[in-house]
Amino acid sequence: AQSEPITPHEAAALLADARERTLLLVSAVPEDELMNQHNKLMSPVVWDMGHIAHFEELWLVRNLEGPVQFGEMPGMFNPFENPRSTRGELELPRMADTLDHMANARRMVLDRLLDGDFSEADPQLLDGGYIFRMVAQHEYQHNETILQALQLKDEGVRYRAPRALATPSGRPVPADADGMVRFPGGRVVIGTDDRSGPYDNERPAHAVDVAPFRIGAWAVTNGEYARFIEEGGYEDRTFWSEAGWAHKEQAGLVAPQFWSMEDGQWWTRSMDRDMPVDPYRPVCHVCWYEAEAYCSWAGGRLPTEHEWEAAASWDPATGTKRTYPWGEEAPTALDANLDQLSFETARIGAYPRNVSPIGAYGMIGDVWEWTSSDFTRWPGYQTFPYPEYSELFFGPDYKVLRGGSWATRPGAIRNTFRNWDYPIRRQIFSGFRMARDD
Ligand code: AVJ
Ligand code: FE
Repeated sequence: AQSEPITPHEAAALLADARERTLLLVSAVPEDELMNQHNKLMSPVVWDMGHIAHFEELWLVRNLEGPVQFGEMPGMFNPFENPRSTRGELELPRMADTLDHMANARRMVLDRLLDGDFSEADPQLLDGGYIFRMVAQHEYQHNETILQALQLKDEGVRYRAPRALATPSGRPVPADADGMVRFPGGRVVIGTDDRSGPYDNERPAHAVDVAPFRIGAWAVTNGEYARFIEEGGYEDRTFWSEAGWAHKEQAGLVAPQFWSMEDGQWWTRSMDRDMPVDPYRPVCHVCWYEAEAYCSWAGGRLPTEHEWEAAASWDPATGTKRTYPWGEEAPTALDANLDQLSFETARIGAYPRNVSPIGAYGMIGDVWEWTSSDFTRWPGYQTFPYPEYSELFFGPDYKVLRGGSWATRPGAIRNTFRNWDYPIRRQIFSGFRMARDD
């Protein structure tokens, strides 16, 4: 999909769909809980909602005409003025006012679409409908943020997850005896030149030499991870990097976040539901240091970003690249565990279409997969349209995650999509897949 244009009707439908989902997710939460900051790592949910409206007005009403910057639209919902940890102290508007704010911003955007005069607008922002997809993606990403905040809320807080999907049963996944598949190596195209949806940090497409490697045919499961715990992985310093051990000790990590042991059985909580840990689902809520230690214990390592993208997207037989592991069709509920409404991870092999050319299953959906790589700019990277999305975060502080989770909307994931976070974070829906040298 190379810079496909967007009609006003498509733009309106895209934005309407994004808003319906936001409202569905929050409508199941009592108002006081939406006002409350459940954890310093996350915003009160009403802040996310106000910020969604603020961002939409910034890009689809004001910035369309020219280079207005973030700082030029100050206020409570400017993320740089009010960092996450302090958002609980803001005099946030109640829900009725927040919904009005969202509706009013949307009215201005729809009036503009109806009027149809974009002659003064920046053609680069409109090219391929980019700016509308960017604003929709921003709302999708904050939907996932809202779900992280709700997952972190205190037990006992009333929340009835609007479960609309049950995940399918697992199926056997073909692999080598150690559960891996092989990438033969070669020159691989990383990133994309598509300007219609992908973010600036995914561009440009560039060729990279990738050495042969092996990678998990599935993401590391709860059962596999539980063995690491039971065999003393958290107590044996040799598996941990120095920084990883220091963090584990200081934070008191003994198992993935939300796990607890009762009568010899691991239990976990997904949103509003307590359940026994299912050994056949991908492990979730582990930090990068835990992923690193597991791989070291299991005699492997995390894949690099290049390896991850090669394994998900590259067809070595034809020398071509796929947008999704299965091809070009946008993800539906037939393809992958995405789009939030399952409210859980699925068993390994549950989606037989979710397989890459080399036979790696489930690379899109279920859990974000940590890679070994720092978040850096691709060679030839150009900021577009604002440096605060990616550029501010390039450097050694952040590790890259790939592939999206059950809480990711399909419009905010593809093989080239890059997410990032600190290596200590695990309130995100994060797991990993192991790699080995060939
Ligand atoms: C890409 C998930 C790291 O939440 O900080 C939302 C996404 N950027 N609003 C974040 C984002 C601006 C971003 N991550
Ligand atoms: Fe944002």
